[in-house]
Amino acid sequence: MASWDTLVVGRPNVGERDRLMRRLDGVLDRLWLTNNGPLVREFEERIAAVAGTRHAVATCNATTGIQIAARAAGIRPGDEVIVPSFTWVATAHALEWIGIVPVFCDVDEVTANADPEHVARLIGPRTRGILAVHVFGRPCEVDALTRLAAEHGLTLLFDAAHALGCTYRGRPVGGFGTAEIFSFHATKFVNSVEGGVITTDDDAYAARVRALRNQGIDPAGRIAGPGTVARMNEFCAAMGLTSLDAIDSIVAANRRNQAVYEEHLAGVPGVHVRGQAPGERANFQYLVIEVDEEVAGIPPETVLEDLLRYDVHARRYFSPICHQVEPYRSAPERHIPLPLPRAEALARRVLSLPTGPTVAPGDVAAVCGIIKESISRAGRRLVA
Ligand code: T4K
Repeated sequence: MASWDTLVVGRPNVGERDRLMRRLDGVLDRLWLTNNGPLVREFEERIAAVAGTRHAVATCNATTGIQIAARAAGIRPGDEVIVPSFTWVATAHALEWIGIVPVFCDVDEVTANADPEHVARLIGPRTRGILAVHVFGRPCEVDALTRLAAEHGLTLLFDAAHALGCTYRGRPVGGFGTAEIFSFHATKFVNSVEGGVITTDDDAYAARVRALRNQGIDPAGRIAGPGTVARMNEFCAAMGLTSLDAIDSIVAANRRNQAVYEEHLAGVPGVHVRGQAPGERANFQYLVIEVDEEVAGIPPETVLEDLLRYDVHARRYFSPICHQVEPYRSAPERHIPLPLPRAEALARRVLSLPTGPTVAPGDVAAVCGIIKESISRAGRRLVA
């Protein structure tokens, strides 16, 4: 049945290979390999343009970017930051690794994002910030979270790892809160092999971020305090720029695949293709279905196993979720003050399927065929 060798979630988008090679040749000709090189600066300018922000500071990955963003905002070890549990574990681990305590909130099941009402219930004397996540590129309830942060004097950060090119109320993700952090990991639709970018409109904050990224050295070249090394290098920037050159065609392929999945899975009992926010721009980089075991007759794990038999590698983004893994699971009093039923319900249902320019509409139709076969084997009748 399958016409592919292997179909995976997160196949890197390289863009035009010749352009990449020319950029890499330039790096080798210049022998300027890292430390704020010309390609890194160009990448930062171009991301700032997409995000609509005054500043974009490139880092070696988004995980370290989150740590720098939190430290630059004055969040200290022992402080609590409210984080949704339904996210990639990096969101929480980034904080935990530097002694900041992630406290998990529940999510809205439609958006999969932090529920502002639940966030409000978790704010306590040690809360210093909120780190919300635009999960699968669907923007958070930015206005409600902004109001909440202002009312309580909290720093508001957004993990925008999934949300390059997406909008909230017509404004690009990137300029909300104190800062937003994007990921350009190889599996992201625009990738720099490894990489992150912190965006902000705050000049002083941006200067602190730049210093923290580079051993604490400030723009005047003085060592202003402790810092880390989280610079992006020129090879990564070459990949990032080349992948970014192709952003429109990548998004077009993702959008097309989303529509083909929706068409082929319409009416399949217990299967729902997650959508994006109506009226907003989206990048559609994650194709996520929910499999409701009660209705479908099988859990998402069975669909995943059936797909694997045809060499289709689906992923459980996100399951288990943060509060279900260590060290959080074993310290509920520290990290999980309230139950998180909606995040847990969502985690039981989700399955990410292959998309992107390397996945053709015929591949999508065949993947949907395998899913339908799984469901009908479970005894559920498919609606034509
Ligand atoms: N916040 C959020 C919300 C995030 O989703 C992430 C990262 C972060 C923060 C942190 O960003 P970074 O610090 O990484 O910049 C992957 C990615 O490694 C991770 O970056 C991403 N989220 C997460 C959602 O997915 P894994 O463990 O599933 O990756 P892996 O190596 O198993 O690969 C996933 C799929 O991609 C496989 O199907 C194979 C395919 N693949 C992967 C690589 C690396 C390729 O085809 N080629 C490749 O080069 O975490």
